[in-house]
Amino acid sequence: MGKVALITGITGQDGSYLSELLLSKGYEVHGVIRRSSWPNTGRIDKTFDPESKQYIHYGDLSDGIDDLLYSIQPDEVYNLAAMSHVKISFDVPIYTSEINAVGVCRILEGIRKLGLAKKTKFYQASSSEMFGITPPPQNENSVFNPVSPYGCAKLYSYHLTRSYRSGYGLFAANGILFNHESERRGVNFVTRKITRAACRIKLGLQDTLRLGNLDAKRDWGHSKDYMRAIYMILQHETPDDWVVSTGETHTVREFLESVFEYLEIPMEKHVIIDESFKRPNEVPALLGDSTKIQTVLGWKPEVSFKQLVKLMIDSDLKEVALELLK
Ligand code: NAP
Ligand code: G4F
Repeated sequence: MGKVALITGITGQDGSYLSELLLSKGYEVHGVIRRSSWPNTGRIDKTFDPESKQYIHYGDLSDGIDDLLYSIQPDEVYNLAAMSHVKISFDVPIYTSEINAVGVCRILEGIRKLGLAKKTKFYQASSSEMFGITPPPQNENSVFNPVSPYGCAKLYSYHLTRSYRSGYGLFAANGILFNHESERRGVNFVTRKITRAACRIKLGLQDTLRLGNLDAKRDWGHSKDYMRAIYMILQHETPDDWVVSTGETHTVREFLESVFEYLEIPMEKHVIIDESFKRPNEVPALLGDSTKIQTVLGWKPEVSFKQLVKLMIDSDLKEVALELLK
């Protein structure tokens, strides 16, 4: 019989790619979606097929998912649900802590109390934002120095995951993922904000793009590659903590220049620096050293920075062209 997985955050960028990956491996996939006033299943609509083994349940990390854990008895839980926007975490720090920290405690406690500790493996979506102002390169042994409510909440969950592993023998693993993007990236993260706006400028639908700090450096990979990594993390014989990154870093300005160059539009005419997009605290530079996962699990990123930029632009050009037809 195939394995059964439960994904929180299945409607997000990563959740949608992970669901596709697990379905392709014969898994029965259960996803938690939250109630919204407008459809939030756009990224997973194509896997809603009567033949597919993807099942959707309403739930929220503020409520806990014990009933689902009990009825599904999953072999693997991938906890991807989060308030995932760093800048917005400064606006809603208490909510961010409630979901990204206490919400994770609810799931771990659920697994423990329901007697699933020996059956259910748990994956926690930890983040390179936890390194904060620690200078690069960052690996599993680097000091955590978070400077945002998001980073602090994620660090709580990172440690809680380790503590349930050591205290209760749970197979509980952390992936410390560096920034990863895709054609499905949320439109208010910097890469997608840039590719979408540049395509709209190219096709005459928009004139300006307002951005904050262009000097920050990020290690950007593709979400599909990173979902392959987290699957491998839960298949390893022992639970552990793993940095997942490309090992290459670029400034936001470099990303921006690559996009405008590719589309052959002059940047100076269209880009405005807007202080309101800057953060109370910034993480200046992220560059991951993923030697551990590359040597122990044999994982390697396949999509380069250049390919990522091209994939995102080509996809946005198609999407914006459809907008023109409306
Ligand atoms: P995303 O696109 O923003 O997706 C977040 C998901 O969480 C969505 O499905 C969202 O539902 C769901 N969610 C939010 N609040 C919830 C709640 N209270 N209860 C239940 N579900 C809730 O983020 P992503 O880029 O796929 O990231 C996935 C995970 O990896 C997140 O935990 C993120 O913090 C972490 N992470 C991401 C990166 C990255 O660069 N992408 C790097 C490191 C770690 P809706 O669709 O209804 O909003
Ligand atoms: O795209 P961003 O919002 O991503 P950020 O803050 O690095 O967080 C992402 O990666 C984390 C992993 O390191 C994840 F845990 C987290 O969930 C999320 O996926 O911003 C990237 C950089 C920042 O330095 C920001 O200050 O871009 C800079 N930036 C400049 N102008 C902007 C903008 N960011 C956004 N979102 N919007 C701007 O206009």
